Amino acid sequence: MTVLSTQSAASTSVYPYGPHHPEAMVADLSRRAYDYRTHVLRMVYGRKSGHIGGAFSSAEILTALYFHHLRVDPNRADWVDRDRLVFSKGHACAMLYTVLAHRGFFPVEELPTFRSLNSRLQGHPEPQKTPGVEVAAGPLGHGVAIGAGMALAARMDGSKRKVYVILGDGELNSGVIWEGMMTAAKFALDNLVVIVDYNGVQQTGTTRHVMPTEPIADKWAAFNWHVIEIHGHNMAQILDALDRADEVHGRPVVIIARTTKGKGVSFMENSPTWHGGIPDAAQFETALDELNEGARAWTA
Ligand SMILES: Cc1ncc(C[n+]2csc(CCOP(=O)(O)OP(=O)(O)O)c2C)c(N)n1
Repeated sequence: MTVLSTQSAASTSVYPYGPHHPEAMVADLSRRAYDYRTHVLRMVYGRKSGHIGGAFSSAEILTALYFHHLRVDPNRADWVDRDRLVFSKGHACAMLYTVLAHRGFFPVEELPTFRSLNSRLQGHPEPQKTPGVEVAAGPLGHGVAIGAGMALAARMDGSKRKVYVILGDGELNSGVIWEGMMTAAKFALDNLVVIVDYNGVQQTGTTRHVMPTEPIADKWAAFNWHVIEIHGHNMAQILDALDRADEVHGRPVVIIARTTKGKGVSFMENSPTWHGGIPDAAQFETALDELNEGARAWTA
């Protein structure tokens, strides 16, 4: 195990630990993530509205959570002891909706209604509207504080449920994130896991240019969080990191997932253009071909 330079082994670790999960399962989940990207592409292209780049970067993370790690039951969406997922980077919700639909929270056939009037699938997530959505998001920055409150409530209830929060790296620009970090550490919330979808690109440019965040692992560790760093499109690493987070006691865990904005479509990758860009017909076809090719690569 390699340990980041300025931190103790107890508080900071980087991959690899595994592999601990069967290859067939890793391949199936990886293929799903590509398939889900095609749904997001169709939704945004169909409505000429939405956020592809940040949705694509969170595909593997959301798939790993909903199809392997989270204790949720689509038939009992209000089960009190379910794990909670706070999707704080709400603008990228096309991927959240796609994964929730495939997990059985609502019909997949509803996905094309995304961003339509009266649809349950609005441009930013709303728990009152959409089965499976736990927290409203859109104004960035609130996920850690909300998650800390939920984790504290779980502890006070004597429940084993865990709280997972997905943040964007641009979202770290919001000061309230850092207040939430301090609060979670103060209460030693080891039932709270934050995953930073660290794609390095935000709305108008790179994170390095808009508001530098490095050294990001050291910052979380300095706030007394256990830090795990992974490649955020490597399914085996995501699954192992989630397992490893379950073994941490006495402090909250952050998984820094190094991702690529627009992952899976060559001309969309690493470009702020595709934060909220809408493909034209030719781009749509090329993107679909590339994503289908990505899915095929994981098909046995
Ligand atoms: C408080 C707040 N400020 C600004 C915005 C506008 N906004 C929407 S998305 C975004 C960029 C987010 O970047 P990042 O968190 O890296 O998301 P990702 O790259 O994962 O899509 C911004 C600034 C917002 N939604 N909320």
